[in-house]
Order: sequence, then structure tokens, then C-alpha cells
Amino acid sequence: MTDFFKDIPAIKYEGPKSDNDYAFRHYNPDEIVMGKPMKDHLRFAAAYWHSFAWPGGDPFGGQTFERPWFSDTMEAAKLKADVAFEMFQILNVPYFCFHDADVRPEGNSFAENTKNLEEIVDCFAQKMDETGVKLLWGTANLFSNRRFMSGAATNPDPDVFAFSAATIKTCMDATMKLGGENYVLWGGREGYETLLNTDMGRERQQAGRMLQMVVDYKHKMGFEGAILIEPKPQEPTKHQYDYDVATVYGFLKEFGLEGEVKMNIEQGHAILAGHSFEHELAMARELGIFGSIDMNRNDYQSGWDTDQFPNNVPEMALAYYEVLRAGGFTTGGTNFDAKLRRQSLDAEDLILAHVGGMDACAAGLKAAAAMLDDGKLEAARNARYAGWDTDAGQTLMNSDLDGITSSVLANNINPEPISGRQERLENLVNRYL
Ligand code: XLS
Ligand code: NI
Ligand code: NI
Repeated sequence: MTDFFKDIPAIKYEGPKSDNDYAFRHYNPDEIVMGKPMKDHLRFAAAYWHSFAWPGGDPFGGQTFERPWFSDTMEAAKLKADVAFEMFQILNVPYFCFHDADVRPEGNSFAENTKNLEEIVDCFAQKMDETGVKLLWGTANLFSNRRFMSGAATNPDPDVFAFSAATIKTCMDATMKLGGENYVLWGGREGYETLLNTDMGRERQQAGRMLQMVVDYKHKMGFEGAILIEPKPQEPTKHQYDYDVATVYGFLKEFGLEGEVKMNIEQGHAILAGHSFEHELAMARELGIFGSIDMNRNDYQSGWDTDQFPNNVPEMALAYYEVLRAGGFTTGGTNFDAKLRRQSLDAEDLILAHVGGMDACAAGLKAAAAMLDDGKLEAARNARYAGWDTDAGQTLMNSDLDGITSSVLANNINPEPISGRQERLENLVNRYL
């Protein structure tokens, strides 16, 4: 045991009336919701990068956090792992997620990076064995090091493409070795700053080819998890190719990968793309590519990906409603891609941030399950489209413009608008919160 979280107890469910900061009010892992335990619906994961690797900087100032593992040695990386697994146990999160660069010191070469990663993977394997914590997904950080400043797969320099491909392979190997349930690709620098120096055609082809190689390698190595792309419209690049779910779907189609790759959808990224979170979730469901979620919250005024811990239950209820409508998670889960505010310096802050986030998700899930169980929203939606389920509706779909025109004339079709009843539905939703 390290002394980082010294007096902080393991967090237990105490119910909505509890006055204890270190307790769950809504997250009761074994409580059955729609036929299965809450923990299996939510499949919580903690993100290594924000909680253990981020130093608290912003564009105007550097590190605010002081952590005993902030140094570039293997010893420090192992101390970081000790503390990370202590947090997973205090919170009782079943999963974690990591990038290579979060967990190992940066080496002087690809070979050294790989060696460092493999050593940490062995250490993780042992800790996972001891604690029962599992890996939701692994990924490669192809955006922080200066070599990736002009992109990874989409870099104008083929050597960077090669370095990136080799790095992805090592991260897929690490994920497989640790029994990871998904492998994620987020292309923070797969975009451009200015079209003046960018060959968009080539860059898209390079990105497509890299993704095909990832899928080929998945099959070659026998990885049974899902490959997930995490869309984001911008930041850090001015324009990112994986803009949103619909854009990525077009890209997958173009490269013949729509049956191979699913989505990891992040709340903050949906907002940056000008969508709601539930829009992106519903779009992925309808396209058959729903995979997993990165749960956080953006500041609605600043226009940045502020990665705050989620705390808005009404929004989360609508998000989990779409997750439930998609049939829930299979390999996916709820990853807290969220970080403390830079003034939240203490070990306690890290725990309480997650406790609040987990509780807000649980409350959102329960509300979503009640809405779905009750069926009033779905009944209203179905009623609105009921005309399409009639014989006439079906005939229309299989007709053509000539046939339809004759029928409009013959039946003197002259539709009267019908209310969408939005406010009634909004009132209905509020009854479950
Ligand atoms: C950044 C992304 C990143 C991915 C993993 O905005 O959310 O954290 O989830 O690379
Ligand atoms: Ni993000
Ligand atoms: Ni993310």
C-alpha cells in the first residue's frame, strides 16, 4: 500500500439519504435494473491519463498537481501503477483504460518505448490478477510527442506513418495480453491546421489504409474485442477528419470497414461537433456501430473540450436512454474521460470526482430504465409514425413517383399537420428525474 489515499475508505452504497461524502447514493453495483445488475449496465472504467498522468496545466500555466510519481523513470511508473490500482479498488470500478504514454516513461527510441511498455504490462497483469480489475480498452498516444505534430497516419512524412503503425501494433499487443475488451483509435492530430499545406486526398487515403491494417492485425492476432474509433471535430487540430459519428461512418464505408469498426462516443466531443450526446448515440445505434462511451461534460460557454466529471443527471438520463435503446453495452462501457479542475489538488478530490460521476451515471441509468419500462415515450414515438405501419404506408415505400402521383390524385390526398407535442414529452421526461 502507498500512502497516497491514506485515510480514504473503500466507497460503499449507503442510499440517497446518506450524509457521507465517501458513499454512493445511487450506484449500488448489484441492484437489478431491467434484469441485470447496475454494474453490468454501466461497466465503469477509470482513465489513467487524466487521473495519473495529467499535471494540471492549462494554456497559460503549467503543473499545479504534485504527485510523487511525476518523473520519467520506471520506478515512478510502477509507483503510479500502485496508486492507480489503489484508486480502482477504493472506487470499486471494474475497468480501466490507458494509452502507452500514460503508463511508461518515454524512451529514446521505438525499441525502448516498447521495452518500457512491456515491463509495465507485466506489472499490470499481476495487479489485475490480484485485484480482479479488468481492461476496458487500450490505445496509443499518437498526439503528444512532437514527432506527431503533423499527424500520425495522416503525416506527410512516411517515417511518422511507420513509427505510428509500429506503435499501434505494440499497443494492440499490450491490450490483447491484458485481456482488453476493446482497442480505441482517437486521432487528435489526424486533421489539419491549414489547407494551404495539406493534401486532404492523400491524408484520408493514409488514414484509411492504417485502419485497414489495424483490422487485419486484429484478425491475425485473434483479438476478440472491438476496434473503436472515437470521433471529435477539432482540438488539437483545427479540423479533424473523424468529425462525428456520421462522418466516420462514411469513411468506414469508403474503406470497406463498416462491419469491422464501431464507435467510442464522448460527450464533450459530441458538443464540440454541434450535436447533443444523445444525437451521436442514436446515430451510432441506427448505423449499427454503437460501441462504448467516454463520459464527461463540457463547459457550455468556453467552447473547449474541458473534460469535466459528469454531474448533470437529466442529460445523462437521455444518454443512457439511447444506450439502453441500443441494447446496452456489449464490449463497451462507461469510461470517465474526465479530469479534475487544476485547483483540485488533493487525493480526496480524485476520489470524490469519481464518486459523484458514478452516482450521476447511476441516477441517469435508473431514470432511463424507468422511462423505457414505462413505455410512454416509445408509445408516443410509435404513434407518431403509425401511418408508416399501415398497408398504405408500406405500399408507398415500394412505389415510384408516377404511381404515388396517381394515388395522390385518385385519393385526393391533402395532409393536415399534426402536433409534435414536444412540451408534453419534455414534461414526461422530467417526471422520471
Ligand atoms: C481526447 C480524447 C482522448 C481519447 C483517447 O479528447 O477524448 O482522451 O479518449 O485517446
Ligand atoms: Ni476528449
Ligand atoms: Ni475520449
